[in-house]
Amino acid sequence: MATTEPQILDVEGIREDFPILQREFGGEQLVYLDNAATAQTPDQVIDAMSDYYRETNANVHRGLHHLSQEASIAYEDAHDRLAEFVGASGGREEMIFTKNTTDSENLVAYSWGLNELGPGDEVVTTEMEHHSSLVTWQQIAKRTGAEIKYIRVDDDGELDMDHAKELITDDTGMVSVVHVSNTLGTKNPVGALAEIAHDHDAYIFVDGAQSVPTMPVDVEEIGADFYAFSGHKMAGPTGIGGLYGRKELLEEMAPFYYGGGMIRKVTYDDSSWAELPWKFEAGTPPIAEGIGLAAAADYLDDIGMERIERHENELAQYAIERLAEFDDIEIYGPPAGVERGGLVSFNLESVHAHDLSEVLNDFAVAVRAGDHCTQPLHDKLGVAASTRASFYVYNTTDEIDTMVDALDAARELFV
Ligand code: 7TS
Repeated sequence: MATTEPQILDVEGIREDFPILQREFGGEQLVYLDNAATAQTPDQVIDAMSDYYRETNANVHRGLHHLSQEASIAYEDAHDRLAEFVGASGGREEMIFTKNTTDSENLVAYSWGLNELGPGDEVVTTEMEHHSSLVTWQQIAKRTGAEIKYIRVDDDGELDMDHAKELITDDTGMVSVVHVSNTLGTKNPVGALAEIAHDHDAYIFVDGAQSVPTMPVDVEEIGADFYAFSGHKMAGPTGIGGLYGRKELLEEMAPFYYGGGMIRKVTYDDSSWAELPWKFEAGTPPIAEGIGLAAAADYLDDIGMERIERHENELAQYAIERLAEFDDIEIYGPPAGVERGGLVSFNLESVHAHDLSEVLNDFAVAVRAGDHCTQPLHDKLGVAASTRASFYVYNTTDEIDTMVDALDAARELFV
């Protein structure tokens, strides 16, 4: 099997960790190119979770018995592991486990935004945001009387930084920006945006759903105040995500969810809150998933995040090169040669993305078709939908060739 040239990852070895990749549909071996939606889970992560259920399962923070103590330690340590994974030196106090990126976004928007924003304040975001961020800030702005402003995306799929400097002012309360666009693949200059935000005493929230799985992330080097990600896109389980927040900020913020596990003292009249991060984790948390997420961080670090980033870019460049062979294909995002995340969205002239993805599915090629939860961006691109191929550690250039070959079948059917 051909791998990227020169071979950056031991893809064949990695593929052995993912038995699902051996599945066949209609006699064709699965080509899984929908990783930006959900990545596959290696045996190491599945084993960590099944070992937990077989040997340790108990509620955390509550029991004094052996199992509860073991479960508590493993769950709490998982917070330290994820803090380390994204470069948060404050450890568990700066790492809240949530359901996913969307949940992390809502936590900040409700806890910080609803309390801190008001008429005259502005939230500056971008035209390429995922709905999880765009809709959330839009609705919080409506409720608080704040205004929402969008940094322009230029024809190359890059943020217009002059426009960013114009929009971010002393009225800005929050800058919310996606690190790697799930539709364009653009890598945004989040460090530069953090600096501009801080020059105006604004905070910055970074949506790391596509970056944490695919490149080294250091929240302190970026200067992020908040940074969100999802477990299921980084070889981890569903049902868990993370929110990094600077400790001083998290300490000042009110809880978003109330209930058991997040309190210090409760009377009939009032309550006080547990220490970080538990103040933000009400109810029985996703314990097995937290342990699985820590195993996913170990798995990715064993491969090496720098190498994963190079592999992702290599596959994206190869896909662009192959797709650019055809003049009936329109490709979105930064042009060939510009480093990008491991995904490519495109349209085949006069074939709807949904029809195209159905034909690809006949060849067991799994891609995403639709607006990828970026409807306003698709409106701006002048299309209702696109087809997106997105890559991970186990994908190969051969698989991209299979997809490109399958496009011919769609042409024959529809054009
Ligand atoms: N932000 C970005 C940039 C994303 O790509 C996604 C998910 C989210 C936020 C939300 O993540 P969740 O785990 O809370 O759902 N993106 C996609 C996608 O591109 N296709 O399916 C989900």
